[in-house]
Amino acid sequence: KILVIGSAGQLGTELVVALKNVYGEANVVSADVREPAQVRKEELGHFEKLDVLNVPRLAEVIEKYKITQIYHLAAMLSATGEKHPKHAWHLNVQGLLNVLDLAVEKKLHKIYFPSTIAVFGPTTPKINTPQFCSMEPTTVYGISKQAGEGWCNYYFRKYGVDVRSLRYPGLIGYKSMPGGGTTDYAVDIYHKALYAKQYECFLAENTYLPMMYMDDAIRGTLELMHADSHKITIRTSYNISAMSFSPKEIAQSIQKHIPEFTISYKPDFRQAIAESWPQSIDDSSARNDWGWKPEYDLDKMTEVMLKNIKIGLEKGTIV
Ligand code: VAH
Repeated sequence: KILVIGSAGQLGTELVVALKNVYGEANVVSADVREPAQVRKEELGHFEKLDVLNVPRLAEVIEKYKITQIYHLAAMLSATGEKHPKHAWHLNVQGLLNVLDLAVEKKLHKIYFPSTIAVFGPTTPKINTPQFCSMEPTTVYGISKQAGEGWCNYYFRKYGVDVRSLRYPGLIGYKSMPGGGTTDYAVDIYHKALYAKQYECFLAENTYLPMMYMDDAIRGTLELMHADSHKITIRTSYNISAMSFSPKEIAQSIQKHIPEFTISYKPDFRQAIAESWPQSIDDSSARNDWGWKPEYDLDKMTEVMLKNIKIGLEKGTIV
């Protein structure tokens, strides 16, 4: 049985659907500190209200469903983390430690921990950032995720916990609205293009960031988790990549479908966060170890995003 902690988040919402397709509805349990919207509840099946900082409650859920794997996605992202630094540190690191300790105690088979390109900082090489390099993150989110990678490696080496991780770039999908990320402009822009025909971007026009369409991220996550353990040579977290683009380029991609769409720029505090991150990522370790290969480029993503948001708006599943 698989437990997804943070099932109501941007990634969790999509991962629950994908895991059910692979393992069957009855074998996936969703958990989040927030009650899902009613429309989501039917989709979610088994749902447990859970704060990952509540260890007895976490142990109770693991026991109740005889959980053998945990995808631990609950975290505070970069922008929100800068507004609540101590809470972000506590949730992002103590939450992970609670999961890792119960993985040892309950002998769980596999754990998934999402990391991020935010673990890199201003001293990191910006182009084709290597798997191993200087990492001096300047956001609490990045500091906490870098610490989390270290803890995953520690629990693997010391206790044999099979915990695996990916350093996601900005993730873009249509099934869920993102929460508190710096890369979330790249989700918002599609919604605004469709019903406002214009978008005011909180990053400057030439701010390049590594990005990935959600379906690639979900497929990569499952490929990593299904790979034979001996193929996994990195127990901190794998670099993974698909494309890099700027707000100007995603706007141009949208204009191929909506010529009247216009973009304006009003950089805010998130500009400095974005500029501390790499512009492109070298993911050769993931390609060599377990066969990673992205399938979506910017124009293919734009086509799918606009099509599905339009359907969502018509069906009322996207509000
Ligand atoms: C954020 N979407 O913006 C997340 C992600 C690489 C960025 O970690 O905080």
